[in-house]
Amino acid sequence: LSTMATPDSIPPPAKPLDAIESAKRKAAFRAVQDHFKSSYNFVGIGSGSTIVYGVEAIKHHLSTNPPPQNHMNWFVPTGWNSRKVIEEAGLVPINFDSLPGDAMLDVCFDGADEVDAELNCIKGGGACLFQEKLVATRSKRFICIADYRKQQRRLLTQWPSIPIEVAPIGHVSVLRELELLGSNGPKIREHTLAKAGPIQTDQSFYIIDAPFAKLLTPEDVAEGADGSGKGGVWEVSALAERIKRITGVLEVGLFYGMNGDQTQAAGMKGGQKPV
Ligand code: ABF
Repeated sequence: LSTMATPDSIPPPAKPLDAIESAKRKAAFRAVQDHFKSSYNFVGIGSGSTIVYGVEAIKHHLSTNPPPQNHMNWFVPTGWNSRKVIEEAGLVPINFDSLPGDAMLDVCFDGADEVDAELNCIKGGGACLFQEKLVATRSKRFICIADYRKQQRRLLTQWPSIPIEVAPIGHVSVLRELELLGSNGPKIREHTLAKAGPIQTDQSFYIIDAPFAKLLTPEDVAEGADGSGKGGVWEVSALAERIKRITGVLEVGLFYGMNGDQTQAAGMKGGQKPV
């Protein structure tokens, strides 16, 4: 977790920012300063509002540290909005399915809805969790950019529920399975504005938001807590893996094992060093 010393040189914002936006932008410039190189080939770009500052910081880095002659920097989006942010910054997008099957991205920058003491994250508030995890698990490093509001001792302290991407035809049975796992009132995410009905992801799937009791960290379990789901109390990865096994679930908005050497978790393959 990069402590938030102000980055060396952060250019003034285009317009005045309030304290939270300024914190998000500072975190983004610090993350890029510490973890982006102009010589990188493939860089994953997540979703949400914080990552917009991440792309601004990458653009700034490339202008002050130009890549080698004829070098190409490709940016892999995690949804239509992420692609728009890349294009509007004048960076070159490349779709994930255009990459060779064994490609590993140099780094992936993304935001989060909540981050616990061991850098496990709740993601999916923006309904892009599937492509975010697809890109994160094919990146050598996963850099989560999150301002001070997002960090909690345990997940589901401030953020109320776990986003889960499900096949529309299976959503009713998945809701029932989640209740059996201890979720209290899981719901399909509906449009809030003019349009009615469930929102659909870029994969034309639905999102279920499933409330659970605060999730225990692996450290809690190492200290003897029971995170097996008894009484509806789960450890992060145990619940993520159990939800993932429900038929009809495409992906779960829990990114776990992102700390230290647990690079096998969350589909992280060996050699990845999440930060
Ligand atoms: C993406 O953007 C999602 O996984 C997450 O829900 C959201 C965070 O948005 P913001 O940066 O605007 O808080 O990372």
